[in-house]
Amino acid sequence: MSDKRKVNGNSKNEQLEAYRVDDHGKHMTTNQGLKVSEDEFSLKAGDRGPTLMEDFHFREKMTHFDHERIPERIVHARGYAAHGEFELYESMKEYTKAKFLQKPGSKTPVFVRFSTVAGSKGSGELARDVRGFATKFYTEEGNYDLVGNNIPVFFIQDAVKFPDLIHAVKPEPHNGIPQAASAHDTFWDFVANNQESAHMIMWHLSDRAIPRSFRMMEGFGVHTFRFVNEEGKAHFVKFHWKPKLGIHSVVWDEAQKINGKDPDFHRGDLYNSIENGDFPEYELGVQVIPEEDEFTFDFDILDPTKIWPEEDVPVKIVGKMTLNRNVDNVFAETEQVAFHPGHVVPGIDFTNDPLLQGRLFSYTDTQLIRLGGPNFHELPINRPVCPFHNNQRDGYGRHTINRGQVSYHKNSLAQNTPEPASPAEGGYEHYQEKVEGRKVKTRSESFKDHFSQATLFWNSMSNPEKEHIITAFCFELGKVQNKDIQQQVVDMFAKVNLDMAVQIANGIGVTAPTEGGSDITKVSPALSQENSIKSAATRKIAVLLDEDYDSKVVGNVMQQFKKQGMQPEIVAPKQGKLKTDKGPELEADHTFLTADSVLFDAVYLVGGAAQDKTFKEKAGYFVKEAFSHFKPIGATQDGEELLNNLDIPTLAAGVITEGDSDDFVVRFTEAVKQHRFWDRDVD
Ligand code: HDE
Repeated sequence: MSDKRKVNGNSKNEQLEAYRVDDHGKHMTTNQGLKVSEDEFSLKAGDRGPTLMEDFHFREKMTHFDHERIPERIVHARGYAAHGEFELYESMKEYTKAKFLQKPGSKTPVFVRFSTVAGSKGSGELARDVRGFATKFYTEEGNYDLVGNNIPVFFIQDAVKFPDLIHAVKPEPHNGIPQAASAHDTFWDFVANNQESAHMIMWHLSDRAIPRSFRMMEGFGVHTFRFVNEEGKAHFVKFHWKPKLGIHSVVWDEAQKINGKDPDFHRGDLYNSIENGDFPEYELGVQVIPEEDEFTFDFDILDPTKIWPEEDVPVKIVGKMTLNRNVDNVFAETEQVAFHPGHVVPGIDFTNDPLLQGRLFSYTDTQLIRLGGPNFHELPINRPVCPFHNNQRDGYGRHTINRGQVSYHKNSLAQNTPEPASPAEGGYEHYQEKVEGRKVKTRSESFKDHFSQATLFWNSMSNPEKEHIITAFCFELGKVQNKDIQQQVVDMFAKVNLDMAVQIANGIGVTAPTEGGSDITKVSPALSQENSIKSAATRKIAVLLDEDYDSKVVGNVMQQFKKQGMQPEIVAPKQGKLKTDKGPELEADHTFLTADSVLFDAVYLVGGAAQDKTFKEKAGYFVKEAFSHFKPIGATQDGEELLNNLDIPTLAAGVITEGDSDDFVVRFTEAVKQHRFWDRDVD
C-alpha cells in the first residue's frame, strides 16, 4: 500500500498533510465540535411521535447530505486522478525559462486527472471517446496546467463551435439517449456539416478511442504553445506524453462488454497499479519549431486539427512523470481539482490558435459554477505550493484571512505592496508578439484543408487498424437512423480514402461513392500503435484451473509469470482452496461468475484431471472469447485437449502450447508482449 503520509520531500504532499483528517477512533461531533450522543434515532415527541425541529444534529446531518453534490463537469465528467512527480532529464534552458524545466534531475509534484469526454459522471469507462489527460505541475513559480487529450488534434478549429459540438455528442435532448456514445444522429449530423472534424474523426474511430488502460495511452497538449527563453527568444512547441508501457487498446466488442462487467475498469486499473507499486510512467516530449519557420509547412501550425508529423519534427524527450500516490478522497481531490490551460508560468505562453484562445475563457467560467465561487484556488488540491498575494478578497468559502487595512493597488499605506514583480524577479510577461489586422469573424484560408492529414492518418495505419476503423464507422453510422446523414458522412469520408468509404457504404447499405480519393501518399509510422513499445509488464493473466492439477507445475509457472512482471490470477469453478494431491493447494482468486475474459490480457489454460462438464463449458466460453479478441492463450496438456475440443487451432498465432516445456514461459511472455494477434481467423 502506498503510504500517503510519507511526505518525503514532495512539496504538494507536505501541503496536503495539513488538511488531512483521520476520524478513526474519534468521538462523533457536530460540525461545531459538540459531541453527539445518539446517531440512530432522531429526537421525537414520544416513542411514536413526530420528529422535532429542535434536533440540530439531525438537521445538520440531513442538510449536509442534501447539499453533497456539485454540478458535474459539463465535459470530462467521468474521470480519475493520481498524484506523482515529474523529473527533468535535460535542461530546456535553450528554449524556455520555466524554472521546472531548467535543472536536470529536479522534481516537480504533479496531479493528473484522466477522463472520458461525453459521458456523465457515472458512465462506463470503455466508451468510444477521447480521453482527457490533464496534468497540474505544482511548480515553485505557481501552478502550470497542461490540459491535454490522448488524441493530438481536435474536432473543431474555433472555440465558438465547442457548445455545438458538445450539444451534438451528448444525449439527444428530446429523449436523453444515448449515454456516453457518439453513435447517434446528432453527432454524425454535426460531423457531416462541419468537415473540419474529418481528421479527428479518423482518430476517434481508431483504436485510440478505446485504450486498454490510462497507463497505455499517449497524452498531447494539442495546441501549439510558445516557449520563451531568458533572452526573450520564442519557439513554437507541442507537448507529448509517451507511456513507458506503449500504446495499446482493447477491441470494440470487448469494450462494450467491459462496460457491463466492470464499468470502473480504467480507474480500477490505475488505482490498483499504484497500490501495487507498478507506478505508471510517461515521458514528456516536445516538438519545437523556431519562430522563423512558422510558414514553412504545408499546413498552418496554429491549426488544432493538424499534427506536426513526428518524422518531420522529432519529439525530443525531456523528462519523465511517475504517478505514485492515489488520492485520499475522491471528492476533495479528483472532483474539486480545477484545471485551466491559462495556468502558465514564465517561459510558457500561448499562440493565436483560435481554439486555445477560447479555452482561456471557458475554464475559469466553468469552475465558478462548478465550485461555487471565485475562491476555488484555495481548495487544498488547487493551492499552489508557493505563496500567493494579491488584492482579491472575499467571496463564497473564503479561507484566507488577509490581514491589514489595504486591499488595493496602488497604495502608500502598505508601501505599495503587494507589488508586481519585474520579469527579472519572476513576474510573468506576456510574449510581445506583434499583431495587427481588421476585426473579422472569419477563418484563415490556411485552415481550410480538412482532409490531407485525415488521409495521412489512414495511410499510416496497419491493416488490422484500418479494419477496426471501418468496423467502427459501420457501428457508429449503423446506429444512425437518418439515411441522409449516413450518406453525407460516407460521401465526406470518400475524400479521405475512396476504398474505405466504399467499404463503409457497403457495410451500412447506402450508395457507394464513386468520386473522391486523395493524392496524399505520405505515411507517418509514429501514428500506428503497432509501432509502439511492447511490454508484458503488469499484464493480467487468467489461470483457468480445476481440481487435481499439478500444483508444482502451475505454481512454478505462475511464479515465473510474476518474475516477468505479469499478474496471474486463478479463475476456477468455485472459490477457496482447489483440491489436489500433486503439491500444495492453490486458492482461487475468482470464479467464472465473478471474472470474465474481457477483464484479462491473456489466458493460461490448465484445467486439471478432475475437469468436468461445467468446467469445460465455462472455461471453454472464457477461452473462446479471449481467442476471438485476439489474446494470447497458453495451455498445458489438459488445456490443450480442451482447446482441441473447442476447435481452437493449437497452431494459430498466439496460441502457446506445451505448457510443461522449459521454454513455455519465455514463449508465453513474448506472446503477451505482442498484445494481440490480429492475423487470426475469427468471425
Ligand atoms: Fe476542455 N473543457 N474545452 N478541452 N478539457 C473542460 O473545464 C473547453 C478542449 C480538456 O480533468 C471544462 O473544468 C472548450 C481541448 C480536459 O478536470 C470546460 C474547448 C482539449 C478537461 C472545457 C475545449 C481539452 C477539459 C469542463 C474548445 C485538449 C478535463 C470542466 C475551445 C487539449 C479537465 C472543466 C479535468 C474540461 C472547455 C476543448 C481538454 C467546460 C471551450 C482541445 C482534459 O471548461
